[in-house]
Order: sequence, then C-alpha cells, then structure tokens
Amino acid sequence: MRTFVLGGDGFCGWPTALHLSAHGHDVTIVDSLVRRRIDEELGVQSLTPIRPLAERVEAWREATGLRIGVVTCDLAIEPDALVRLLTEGRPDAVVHLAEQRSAPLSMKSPHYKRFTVDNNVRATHSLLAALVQTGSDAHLVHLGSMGVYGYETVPLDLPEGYLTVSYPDDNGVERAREILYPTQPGSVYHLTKSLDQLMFQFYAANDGVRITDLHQGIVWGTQTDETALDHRLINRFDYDGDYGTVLNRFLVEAAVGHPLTVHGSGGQTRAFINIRDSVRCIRLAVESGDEVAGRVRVMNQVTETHCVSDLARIVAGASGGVVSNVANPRREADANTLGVRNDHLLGLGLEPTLLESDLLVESIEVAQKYADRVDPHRIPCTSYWNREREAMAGVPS
Ligand code: NAD
Ligand code: USQ
Repeated sequence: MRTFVLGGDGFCGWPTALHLSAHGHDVTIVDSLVRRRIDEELGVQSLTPIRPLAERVEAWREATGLRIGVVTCDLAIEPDALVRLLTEGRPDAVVHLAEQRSAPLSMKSPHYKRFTVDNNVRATHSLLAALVQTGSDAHLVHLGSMGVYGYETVPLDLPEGYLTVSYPDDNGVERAREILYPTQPGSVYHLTKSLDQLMFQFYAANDGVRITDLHQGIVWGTQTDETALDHRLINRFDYDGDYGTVLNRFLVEAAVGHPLTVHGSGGQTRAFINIRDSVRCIRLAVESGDEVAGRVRVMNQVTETHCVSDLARIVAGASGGVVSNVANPRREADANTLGVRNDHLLGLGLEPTLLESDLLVESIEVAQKYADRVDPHRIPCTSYWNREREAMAGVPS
C-alpha cells in the first residue's frame, strides 16, 4: 500500500512511519516540522536526542534497506501543495497525525489558543477538501482523542463514537436515533478534536470519504521494535510541563529525583496505551480500510484505564520516586470513573500490552539513561486553565 503519514516526524508519527514501512507499506512522511519550532519557542527539548528528519530516514535506509519519502508541507497553510502531493502520490491510505496536540499549550495564552484552532481545524479541513478535489479514494485514518467524550462522575462504559438515543415524537411515539456521542472537550486542543469529528461526519456523508477516527488514550513509553534498531532512530520523549504526558512525566521525574507531580487529589481516571500498541493499532486500522464505507468508523484506541494517583504509586514503586500532590493547574473534575469499550481493535487483533509489564522497566531505563538532558526548571506545568489560577500563580493574563 502507498501510505502517507502526515505528522510523521512526531512522537506517534515517527514510529508509525517506521512500523508501516517495516510491514511493506510504501511510506511518505509529510510534516511542517512545526513541532520542532515550538520546542525552540518554548526552550525545551525531547529527553531523547532525536535526529533531524533527513538523518532519521537515511538511518532507516541503512538499517533496513527500506526507503521512506519526506515532504515538508504545512497542511494548514499550503493547500495547493497538499493537492499536488495527493495528485502525484496517489496514496491508498493517509494517516493524519498533523495537529498541535498539547492540551496545556492550547490553554497557555491567547496566541497558542488561536494557533491550536487555526492549525488543527485548517489542517483537517484542507486534507478533506483536497481528497475530494483530487478524486482520491484514500482511506483517511485520523488520530483523535478519548478526551472528546469528557469525563463523567457516574460509572459508564464509553461506546465507540456513537450513542443510540430514544425520545418520544410529537405523537408520543418512541423514536430511536444513532448520534455522534456528544462531546465535552476539556481544553481548546480537545475542542479541535471535537470539531474534527463534525468535519469527518460531513465529508463522509456528502462525498463518501472513507474515514476511521481513532479515539486514542494517553500514549506512554517511547521505543518500538523499529526505533530500537539504531540509536539514530530514537523516538521523541517529552517531559516538559506542556508536552509531557502524565505517565512519561512521572518516569522522568522519578529518574531525576523530582517529586512525582500529581495534580490535585490524583483521582482523575484516564485511558492509556503503550506506543508499541499505538503503532500496531494504526496499522490494523489502515489495513482494514475496506471495511469502511458510509459513516465514519470510530474506534477507541486504548488498552487500560488508571487514575493518576495509582500511576504515581506504580512508578514510585518501580523506581523509588516520591509522590507529591501539587495544585491542579487545570479545570477538571477532581475524580471520575472511566470505562471504555475497545471491541473494534480487539476484533482486528489487538493484544493489549498492560502497564505492569517489562515495558515500564524499559521506559524507566530510557529515562535514567538520558536524565542528564533534563532541565528541572521545565518540569512544572505553567499553563493554567483559568484566570483565577493564573492570578494566584502571578502569571500575566
Ligand atoms: P507531536 O507533536 O509529537 O507530533 C505532531 C506532528 O505533526 C509534528 O511532527 C508536527 O510538526 C506535525 N504537524 C503539526 N501541525 C502540522 C501541520 N499543520 N502541517 C504539517 N505537519 C504538522 O504529537 P503526537 O504525540 O505524535 O500526536 C500525534 C497525533 O496523535 C495528534 O493528532 C494527537 O492529537 C494524537 N494523540 C496523541 C496522544 C499522545 O499521548 N501523544 C494521545 C492521543 C492522541
Ligand atoms: N496530570 C498530572 N500530573 C502531571 C501531568 C498531568 O496529574 O504532571 C494529570 C492531568 O491533570 C490530567 C491527566 O494527568 O488529569 C492527563 O494529562 P496528560 O497531560 O497526560 O493528558 P492530556 O492533557 O489529556 O493529553 C494527552 C495528549 C493529547 C491526547 C490525550 C488523550 O497530550 O494529545 O489527545 O492525552 S486523552 O487524555 O485520552 O484525551
């Protein structure tokens, strides 16, 4: 299959591109490299020493003999280049990971709020419009987010994208209808994923675009079988207050002797998936595109749920860290329950890797190996969800 990986220089995109290439896909990475520029803007760097994209693909060719194409293109502001790419490349599948994905960054300032909406909404819409304009039948696989469902305080098993609701009509006759699960975004970033869903629904219905939307949980770990082949293939590992996600942050915090930063009580329950399972799921989704026709296929890409304080306890137990409850910079429920259905991906062959596995030890070892690259000043989260907290922290509004 000819497969484009949009956002293929990122944390999920790079190992996805390698995994697809290793499994016989003819891969082209399309990326604006905006993420590397944001690192510079913020003055942060990946824990791991990631190489420039050109060097990465050359190392992959040397290690495996396989070629990966690279195109630098900003989907949000270069729609004509995107049309040319689709016309010339004729992909069978397009994996779309090219969005600004940090919730804290999306709440950091009016500038980053606008950037997140402008970048993500325009990137997704340009892609959909270009697929239609070029008459492409490519299967679009988008990385969405579990967070679009919102977090309830009542026990509930989240379905995969759709909900059947029933209501009495004007004559009192009970009617049933399937609707997109109502979104309840908790950040401007999650808001853009909610908007993506509507665009997918429209283009699937109006133009017959074949779309799979993967509602992914929080990804942890860093290495995959492919990125471990050569040190130049190493994957990104964010730990800073904006881009570091909770479990990876705890692993780095433990490695440098920083207290594990549990926000509030730590009762927030979230869904998780290891990066190795994430890339396998994306391949399963891409390769089952023939199943997709008509409505958007939504699959929950998660393997387990944990509350934040339990995660901290597990990491502290495995690595000797100390847990600290810090003021929560976010506006979110202090505690919630979370049940998630993931029948679709299990049905396609996903074999979940659970947290208490050797991979946790592997991730701890990576964190320890590169601990001297950590800037402890970049660990605290300095993006706040509301003005009162900004004022409390002395951050200009
Ligand atoms: P990342 O920031 O590491 O990578 C995103 C990549 O997309 C970067 O290389 C960036 O340069 C590129 N990009 C962004 N905007 C672009 C544009 N307009 N044009 C071209 N390239 C652009 O993020 P990630 O962690 O790899 O996330 C990838 C996708 O997976 C995102 O859509 C994210 O919402 C989703 N996701 C990530 C996680 C997670 O825990 N990391 C969890 C669930 C969903
Ligand atoms: N948290 C802490 N301590 C920290 C960091 C975070 O307690 O040091 C808490 C947060 O308050 C939150 C939870 O951990 O309750 C998750 O935060 P996170 O930063 O790990 O995840 P989130 O902001 O939701 O975003 C990440 C990715 C995003 C993806 C999303 C999947 O950055 O791209 O879409 O996970 S999900 O959460 O399922 O929507």
